[in-house]
Amino acid sequence: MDDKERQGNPATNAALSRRGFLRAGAAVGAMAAGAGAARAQTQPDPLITEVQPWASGWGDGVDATPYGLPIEFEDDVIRRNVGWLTADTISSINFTPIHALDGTITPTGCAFERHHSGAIELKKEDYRLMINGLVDKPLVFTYEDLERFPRENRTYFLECAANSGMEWAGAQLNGAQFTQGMIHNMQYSGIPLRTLLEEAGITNLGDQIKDKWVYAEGADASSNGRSIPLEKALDDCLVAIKANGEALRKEHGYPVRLVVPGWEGNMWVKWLRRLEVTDEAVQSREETSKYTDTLADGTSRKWTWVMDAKSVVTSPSPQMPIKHGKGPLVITGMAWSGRGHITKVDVSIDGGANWQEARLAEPGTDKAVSRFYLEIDWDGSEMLLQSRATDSTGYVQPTKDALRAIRGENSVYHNNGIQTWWVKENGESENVEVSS
Ligand SMILES: Nc1nc2c(c(=O)[nH]1)N[C@H]1C(S)=C(S)[C@@H](COP(=O)(O)O)O[C@H]1N2
Ligand SMILES: [Mo]
Repeated sequence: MDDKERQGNPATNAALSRRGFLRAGAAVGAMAAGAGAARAQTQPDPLITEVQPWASGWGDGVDATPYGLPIEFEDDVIRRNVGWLTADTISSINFTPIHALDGTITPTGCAFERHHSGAIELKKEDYRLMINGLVDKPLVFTYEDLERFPRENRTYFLECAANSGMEWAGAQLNGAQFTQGMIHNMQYSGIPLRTLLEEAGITNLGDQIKDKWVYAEGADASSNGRSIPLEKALDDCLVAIKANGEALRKEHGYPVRLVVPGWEGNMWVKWLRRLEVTDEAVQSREETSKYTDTLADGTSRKWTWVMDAKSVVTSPSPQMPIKHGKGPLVITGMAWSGRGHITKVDVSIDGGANWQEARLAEPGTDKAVSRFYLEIDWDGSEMLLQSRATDSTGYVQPTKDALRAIRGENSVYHNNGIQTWWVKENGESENVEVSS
């Protein structure tokens, strides 16, 4: 339904204006009641006393949207760009609206995308995956071949190493979507990479396996080639053919992408077309001049593959102001670690002076996003809101100052420092930093 149609539809108009009334009524109620998330009505509410348009006519038929999108009222929950960040949209990135999401699985249609030469259209019929190099039996698989191998279902986060990369020199972007939104968390159905490498006779390498590498390459013009130590390739990597139960979206690598759990997103090669077993790392562009960390002393650290534990409060946050005033407040966010699972998330409302343990919605799982909640009785005064993740290796998410002591300010990648939102008395918040 476009805007014109909506205006021309009296039923929807009535619904919208009554929704507005509900909001105004709720605000008055909140002030009168002071506390309590649910409150008694102080005046007659037409939403309760009158038959509403949606209850006195037909809804849409079942075939109105053969493949559904979110209802129009949610049309601000979308991927967004930061205009100045890249010169064009071909070699660019957008951001997951993590501020507005809940649970752990990222809805596929708003999961961030990052391409070096644009999202390509590659049909299953035209798809080939080659395994060559130091293998007994070089092989080429079609998509149908891949479907005949036993597959597994596993949920993992993918975080671009550049996530929070704009924040090294200080707080910059106002919104969790922009500061931490280069992440998605999906359930993948795929073939263990080990299975395909074994099919090509890799295990005949015996003891030498430790020193070998797999160079993974995509079918797009950039190819985004990355060298992965064979040990990791044989451990938990997947050649994924589905995400969140359906075919991969074009922008996420349809029809086949590599899943490299816990490691930087750049290694998760999309439109996967070739795996070459090599003696040494290839030293491609993406693993030398890019995705390398420059340290405080000006030298660069080679190969920081793992994404360390990180967390962020998604609400309240700059894009999610508190609208209900003081009283019961749900603080929520997400936490993840590339080294294991999340065991604990602490939340501070005073800039890290005091911490309270948040509630994990479910026990953490390996290399996947955990959801946390902390329910507080907000006294309406300003807060310096932070979250701090601990993972199953005992690693604790560092402050930004602690990170900078080692990394300096000229880094781009692997910024997992603690985020601070300055929540003001009016419920709005801003991206700030506190010294620690
Ligand atoms: N073939 C190919 N694979 C690629 C890329 C690319 O440009 N081409 N971008 C990489 C980078 S830098 C990241 S962060 C992830 C992004 O995955 P997404 O688009 O599913 O978010 O894919 C990686 N795989
Ligand atoms: Mo990336």
